[in-house]
Amino acid sequence: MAPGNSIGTTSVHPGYFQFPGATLAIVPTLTGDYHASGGVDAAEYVLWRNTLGQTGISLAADSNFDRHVNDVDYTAWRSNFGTVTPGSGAGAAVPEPATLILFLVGMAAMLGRRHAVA
Ligand SMILES: [Ca+2]
Repeated sequence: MAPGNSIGTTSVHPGYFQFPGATLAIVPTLTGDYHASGGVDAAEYVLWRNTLGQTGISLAADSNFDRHVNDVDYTAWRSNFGTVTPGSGAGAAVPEPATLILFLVGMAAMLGRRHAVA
């Protein structure tokens, strides 16, 4: 029996397993991505800060699963700050305000030219 097929599954693609009637995707997580948004940003810091000192299970900002939100979790966030999971769509390019202003000035110039000709 091939590894990974012990319960009747078939690996159809790395990270994906086909069960009868269902496909399971194993999505890699990024340490410090406490919102599972695909990137580590300031929002994760806010969550860490707001839950600092909490203990228990399933704490979103508990990166090392020791059931305690503490400085270790801050260090995990800090060391991955700005990192994006490839293919997640997080961190997509957003036009800068200067680009938008140039676009609007260009459009206004084009519209003014059309009025001058007509
Ligand atoms: Ca922790």
